[in-house]
Amino acid sequence: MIPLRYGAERAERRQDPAMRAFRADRFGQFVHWGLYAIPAGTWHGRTIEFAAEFLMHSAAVSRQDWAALAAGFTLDGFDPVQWARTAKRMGARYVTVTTKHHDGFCLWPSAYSDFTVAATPSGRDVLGEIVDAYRAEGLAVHLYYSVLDWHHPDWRYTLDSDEDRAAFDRYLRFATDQLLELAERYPEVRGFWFDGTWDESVKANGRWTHEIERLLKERIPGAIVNSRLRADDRGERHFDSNGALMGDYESGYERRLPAPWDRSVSAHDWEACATLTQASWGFHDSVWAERGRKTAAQVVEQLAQTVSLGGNLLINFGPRGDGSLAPVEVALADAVGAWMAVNGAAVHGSGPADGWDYPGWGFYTAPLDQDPAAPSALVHAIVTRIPVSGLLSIEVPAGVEVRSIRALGDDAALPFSVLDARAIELALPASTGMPLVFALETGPATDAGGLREPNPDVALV
Ligand code: FHN
Repeated sequence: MIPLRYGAERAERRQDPAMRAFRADRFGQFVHWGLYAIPAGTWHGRTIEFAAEFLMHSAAVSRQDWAALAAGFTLDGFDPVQWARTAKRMGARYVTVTTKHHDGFCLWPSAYSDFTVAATPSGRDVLGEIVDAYRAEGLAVHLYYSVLDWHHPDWRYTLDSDEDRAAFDRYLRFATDQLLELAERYPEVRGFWFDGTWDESVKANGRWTHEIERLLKERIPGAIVNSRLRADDRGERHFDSNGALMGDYESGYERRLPAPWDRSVSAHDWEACATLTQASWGFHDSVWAERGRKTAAQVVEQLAQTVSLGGNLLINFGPRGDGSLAPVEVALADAVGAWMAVNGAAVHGSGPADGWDYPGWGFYTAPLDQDPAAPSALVHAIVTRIPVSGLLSIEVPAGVEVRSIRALGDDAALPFSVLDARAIELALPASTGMPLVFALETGPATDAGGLREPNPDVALV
């Protein structure tokens, strides 16, 4: 073991109520909103095919010109109640909202910066309104904070001189003040989501990442912090130099998921985040961004894969410059929500189904709080790749039998064929274009078939 002062806090996953609730939520909404939603990917007539929230950087806009966007942040279409209700209808149980992205603009009237909503025409505390609206709908709130800051004069990417180190120390003091201010102003939030922590300057300050996590948890007991914040004494991120997870859950999966058969990830809590558009988190008004826009079926498939591996999925929305949600994103939320209204039990409060291997046609999930000693157990089969034959082959773990099957949202038992002790076959109902979900009631195998001599030449199909 390498001795570390700023490594992992614990070897086991957290089991306190806040963390258990976060784990059971499984599905969250990410919101990226800031000044970048106004130019929406185009600067002086030039559309840049890169994330809209990077436009200040990618179009080489000066701090002064970027700051001038604040005059256009008029909130004409901003309706946080509609945001929150849309997220709730979608089946999201929490929101993670940008308080300050890389451009340094703050959605709350921070006392430590003059580049905030206080300098916009309305002067309203936009973040406070968002926090209140989501909490009123029963969703938990996590605050995204970018440590990387293109606006602040003391930000440094690397620390090459004493002057850099002094400037960056001042910057970290500023970030600390802002974060403690957020904790004080919005003490009802459930967690903090750090970003912009990959530069050498931050990696050389594992001490600060460790300390700010501690301070936030002191201010908000039970607060949940993502691994992306952390660096250890040697600059290792997410996992410390001894391989232990730092922070409360791993947040390294961005616009990608672990392989569907890789159960190793379920050894710790984790969360993946994904864009709806091709590759932009902020609103990008272009054909480019729309080209890769996800369908509801794709979102549900990613969600099913994530839950089957013990993770949470944060799906991103990019409200427009006036604060309104793009109709295409509301429609997506409603389509996912229609599926969740019927099939949500396979997601909320669910996790990996032990013993049930990745079947190729979809994913298995099981209730998190299931008693392993109970006489029967529930497994959800989420079918995302419907076989053209219309017949679903289900390979059953050794020693387990399937007693009944029903489609979620329907109490009728579905007939199925027992092929042998380890395989059953189900005739699928007509496809709806969305993943089908079946609840399998299982129990220990009682059938003498389980005792049959296995014939290794007969493969299960
Ligand atoms: O650069 C950011 C990006 O704009 C976005 O906020 C994502 C969300 O995870 N994080 C960074 C890239 O990793």
